[in-house]
Amino acid sequence: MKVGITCYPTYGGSGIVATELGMELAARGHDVHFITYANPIRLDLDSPRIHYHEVEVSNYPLFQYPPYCLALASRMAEVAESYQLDVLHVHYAIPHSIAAMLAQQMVAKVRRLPYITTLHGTDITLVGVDPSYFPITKFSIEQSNGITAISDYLRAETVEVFGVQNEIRVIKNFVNCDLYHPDNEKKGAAQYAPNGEKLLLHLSNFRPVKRPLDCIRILAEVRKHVPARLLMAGDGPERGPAEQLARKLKVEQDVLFLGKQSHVERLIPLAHVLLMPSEMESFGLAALEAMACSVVPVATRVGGVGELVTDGEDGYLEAVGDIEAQAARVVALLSDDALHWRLAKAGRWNAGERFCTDRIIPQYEQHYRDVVDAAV
Ligand code: GMT
Repeated sequence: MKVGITCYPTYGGSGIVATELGMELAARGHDVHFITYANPIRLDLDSPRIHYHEVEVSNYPLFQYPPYCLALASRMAEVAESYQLDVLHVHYAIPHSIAAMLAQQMVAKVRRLPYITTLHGTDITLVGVDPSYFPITKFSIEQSNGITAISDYLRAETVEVFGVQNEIRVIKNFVNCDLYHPDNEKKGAAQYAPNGEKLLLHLSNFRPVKRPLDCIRILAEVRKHVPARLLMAGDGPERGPAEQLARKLKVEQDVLFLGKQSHVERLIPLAHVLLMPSEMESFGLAALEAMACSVVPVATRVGGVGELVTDGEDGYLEAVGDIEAQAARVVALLSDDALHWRLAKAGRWNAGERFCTDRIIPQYEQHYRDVVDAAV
């Protein structure tokens, strides 16, 4: 098939899922055309059957707000016609879904162009419910030829909040278990933990919803019991406040802010525990990637995280903001090798059995076929 993919290319779970989906599809023989304003961060442009089409937005002085959605729709229509796309697959509803709808109408005279909208989380739980976006988000989702959500939780939210009646197929986040795998030796960890400290990892876009400051508080607690250091990978608005808090709690020497990382599969296996103290998480891709690497997640009991992590079996789930409880779980894991090994092993197994690419990508392929056949 010839598939057009649009996502937020810079940083965020939806862009990562879209990019890795595109690369997996290309590896399976499909032609994949990324249509975005920048090169997606994890995209390997040298891979066969991967194409990239940049969306350029003119910044005419009259425009206080450059009309990205229109530029995107035009580019989608152009690419669909020139490369005879079979389907457009947009990730994150706003504004990608409405742009796809416009592109579909623009090319309608010459070709059918069904589009699928994949809902990832904040497009429904945060941004989409903002009164200025609510009606158009609902409209563009309902107009989609196919809708997928990344967890049962998110599907239920979409139905409840937006009253969407169309079929919403749940296709969960996935991980390539060949790329994301354990490193039992953890030799590369020495550069971050020169004295053999245990490593905690937080990986996010540092938005308030991720509560990165909680990670600093957890580390400060943990260090009262076990020598440990914290790797903070990623960047975003809460990074400055997190750095300040580290200084205030006098743990700044043991918190390493690494910035955005393009090869997290090399970094994650060096850690022992992943901290995901989020306020909301419709799935929690970072926890899945960690589990595939036998890194145990200590996360919050929110949204769809429980569809991935089974508390006490392959990770721990605690209440949002309960630093004491989360820190206690980390201390237990870092002081008891047998416990850590048991959960780490179960996490790797869970990731491989339920969320590996071989299980999930065919579900997208089937959805493309269904949507293309239905549109004829
Ligand atoms: O987590 C973010 O802030 C980014 C966001 C996105 O849409 O880019 O991530 C969402 O999509 C991920 C991939 O499907 C999910 O694993 C995350 O749980 C979800 N984030 C939230 O729901 C907060």
